[in-house]
Amino acid sequence: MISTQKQTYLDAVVIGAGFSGMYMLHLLRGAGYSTRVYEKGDGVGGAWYWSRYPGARCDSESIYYNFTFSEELYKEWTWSSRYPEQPEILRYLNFVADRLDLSRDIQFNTEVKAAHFDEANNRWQIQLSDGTSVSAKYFITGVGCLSVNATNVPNIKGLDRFKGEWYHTGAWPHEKVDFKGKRVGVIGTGSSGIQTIPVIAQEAGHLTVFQRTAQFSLPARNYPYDPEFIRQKKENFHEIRRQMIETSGGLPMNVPDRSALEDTPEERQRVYESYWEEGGTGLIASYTDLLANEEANETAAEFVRSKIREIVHDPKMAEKLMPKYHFATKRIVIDTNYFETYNRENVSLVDVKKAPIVEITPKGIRTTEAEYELDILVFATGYDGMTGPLLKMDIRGKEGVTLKEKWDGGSQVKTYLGLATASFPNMFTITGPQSPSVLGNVPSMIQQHVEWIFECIQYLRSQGVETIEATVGAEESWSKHCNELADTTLYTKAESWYTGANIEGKPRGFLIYTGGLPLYRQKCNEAAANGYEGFSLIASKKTVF
Ligand code: N01
Repeated sequence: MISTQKQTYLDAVVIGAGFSGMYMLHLLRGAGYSTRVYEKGDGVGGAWYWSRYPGARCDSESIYYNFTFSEELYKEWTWSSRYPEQPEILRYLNFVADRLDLSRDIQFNTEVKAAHFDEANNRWQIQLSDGTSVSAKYFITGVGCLSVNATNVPNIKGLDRFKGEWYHTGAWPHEKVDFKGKRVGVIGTGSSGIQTIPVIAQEAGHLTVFQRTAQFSLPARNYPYDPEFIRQKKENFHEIRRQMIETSGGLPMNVPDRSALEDTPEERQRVYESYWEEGGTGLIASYTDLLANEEANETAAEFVRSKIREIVHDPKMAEKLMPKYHFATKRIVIDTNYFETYNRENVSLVDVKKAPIVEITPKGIRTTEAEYELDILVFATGYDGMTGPLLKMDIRGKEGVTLKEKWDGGSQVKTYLGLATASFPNMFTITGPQSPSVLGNVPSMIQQHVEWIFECIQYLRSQGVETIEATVGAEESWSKHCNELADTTLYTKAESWYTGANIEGKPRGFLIYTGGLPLYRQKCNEAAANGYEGFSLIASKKTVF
């Protein structure tokens, strides 16, 4: 039971001061709503505040990795390179927070522990980690799909006995970790592992990588931006903004209306080579059917495998690094010298699918084949994604039903537009499950979600609406629609954090809207234009719209 004594009354509470929470605060406060953001960290940035591991970078080109609601703001900031490192992204978010004077309404070092809907008063009672509680009309989660509260440290026997240091990439210390001359182990070869492995290898005495699944990774080919290029982009602000709104992934990718199987092998090779040389994620969009047709997908998969064989000198090592799943059906990774790192003398690779980890010993890691002595162990083992950040909190809707109960622990996730769920009135989820969230350029997705929520709240105020709640029918059909769309892709076949397969015992389900941002936006706007169709709006306890 949340104590309601001496409570602060607010219009809105937002959790998290990343891209989502910052923009939500800016809009709501600007329209006169009393709003408070609660943030676990002692600064803004969300995932970029926590993911300070060496080598952390963005995988969207920085000119699109921005807020574009303000031309002035866009023009005042200058990115140094195509894929900047984490400190620069964090500086950008601090620049925005300062520029918009956001911090005065953000309470740092504070977690939302519980949020319960009080049906008698139609308000959310919110319990904070500092022991106080607040009451808010609207409860908005900006916790992202991957959160420090949902990092995945695998339950491997013996970690508590390990005598060395250990870290998780998603909750990295603020101080530099000194790898110099040390025996370092990295478990995990997703985006975080693939970014950090080449950097740690340069400093460590010896690096042992524990790989469960070999990954597809494309060269980032990062480069410093030319001042003239930046000038032109800033001048073309409206075009950048348009591209972030109108393209499927929230940033330009010119997908030709052409199957990979229509081209001859020579033509295909030429196309793939040109994307490989250009760097970044473009290769995914080289043909229209790479993520829908297994045969087409295999042509790209085999191309990347051939590149790994070219880069890695030792054929046995190259074979261990050969990905076997469908290309790009796990989140695609872009790297700087990842495969090249396996040519270093101080790097070895252990296939833990073949020889699983048995335990962590005081000295290191023991697999079924050998023991590896380590001074430092890095878990690049990802997150309980999508539902994890939400289900870690005690969120209760009508009749005291928890979100976890409603979603049956994650096996029955139902939302309407990924923004709301039935029985949880006046609660909105930015980048929630079944929204496009992470399938593309995340700031583009966030801006759309935040703007829609803001417009919705404005409408509720103008119409004197007390509560808004997704209907069961609307969320049933939205969930069905999301599943049907996802089933036309190869994404659902992968063992990934997209499908929940990375977490032991987690129910499987593909919880991202795959129809692309423009179609999603259209559906959101249609619902709004039809008086928030699919939602039940209640003006008082008796009047139903
Ligand atoms: O996590 P992951 P991540 N024993 O889940 C392995 C974003 N991001 O932090 O594939 C052994 O992708 C696991 O193996 P498997 C981005 O969206 C973005 O790297 O499940 N291994 C996998 O290799 C990204 O997708 C950026 O078999 C275990 C790895 O750990 C998302 O965050 C940078 C294991 C986890 O990979 C997550 O990326 C960083 C176990 N028990 C992150 N458990 C950029 O912007 C897990 N693994 C570039």
